Amino acid sequence: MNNFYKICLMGGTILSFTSISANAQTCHKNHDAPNNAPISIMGDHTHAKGEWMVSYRFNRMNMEGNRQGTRSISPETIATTISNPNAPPATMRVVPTKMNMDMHMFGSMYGLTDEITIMAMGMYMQKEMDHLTFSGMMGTTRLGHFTTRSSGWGDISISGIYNLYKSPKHNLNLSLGVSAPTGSIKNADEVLAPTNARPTLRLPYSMQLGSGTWDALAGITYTGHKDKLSWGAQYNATIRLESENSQGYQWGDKHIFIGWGGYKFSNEFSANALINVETQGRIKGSDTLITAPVQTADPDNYGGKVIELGAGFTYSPDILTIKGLEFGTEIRVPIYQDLNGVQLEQDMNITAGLIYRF
Ligand SMILES: [Cu+2]
Repeated sequence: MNNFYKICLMGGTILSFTSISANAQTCHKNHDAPNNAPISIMGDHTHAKGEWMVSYRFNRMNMEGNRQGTRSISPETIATTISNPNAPPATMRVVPTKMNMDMHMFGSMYGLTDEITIMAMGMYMQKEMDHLTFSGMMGTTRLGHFTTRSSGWGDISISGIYNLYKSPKHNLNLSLGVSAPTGSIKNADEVLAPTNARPTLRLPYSMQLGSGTWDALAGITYTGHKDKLSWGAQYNATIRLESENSQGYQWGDKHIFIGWGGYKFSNEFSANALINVETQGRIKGSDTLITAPVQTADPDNYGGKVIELGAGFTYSPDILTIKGLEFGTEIRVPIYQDLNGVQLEQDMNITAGLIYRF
């Protein structure tokens, strides 16, 4: 999607002396523009002055099985050997076995000038986590399973993207934004305790919907293309601007590097491959209401390094009336995970999206 628009942008810059409408027409004619970036990539491009883009992306992330550092660890081992610093000397008698997170991401972009584009993002999330409860304070007798759920709107972000450099083949953008703590961090649900009681408790950090802090978003993106080939690299950082949120903790800063390459098979269809490297720090501080004997209640069991490989395609239907429409899908699988403490491990990550420019 981006390279198509970079061509538009270049054409637009040349034509900006005439009029915006002439500019838009040129973009629409230029439909043999080069390839598109993977659908999950955001904030990599700018728009010409006065242009809009809206997007919807659906993302599902699956997690199953646990890991300590880089090695798998069984529920029985966790329940009998991993201690809970929040409730010594108890061990983690409740073990998460699986988590699904669905995100419905809504985005819009607007070209404020030919160099500066404003981007806003919001998302609706649905999370569910399956658990296994062991009976009593010790041993490996399984008491039962339960699932906790949370859903709602997450944090909303607004960013500015500035075009630092552009040439016919290369493009460099900087982005800077802020994420507002609009997502709830007080969700609760019923759990199955080792005593066989079923209390309703504040859910652990990973089941909450926002960071609770104002966060800075900073990124830099390079993209290039030649004939049917395209490529790009993006670095994004999420830096917490407050030392703790209203419940007394701060998520670790996050750093993401993505590199990708694409090949355009036709004017409508292109395929891409990517590598995603993500590191995040532990949670600092703690929410005093999150104290259950479960690994997700320990702030040290957050963050780590994950490397994923992905592949996908984008499709831009070549229909006169809906120029500017694009579909994309992408699948990612982790090839390396070194997680802090004990955590559920990442599995498959799927994105499908729809983008419309006008
Ligand atoms: Cu856009």
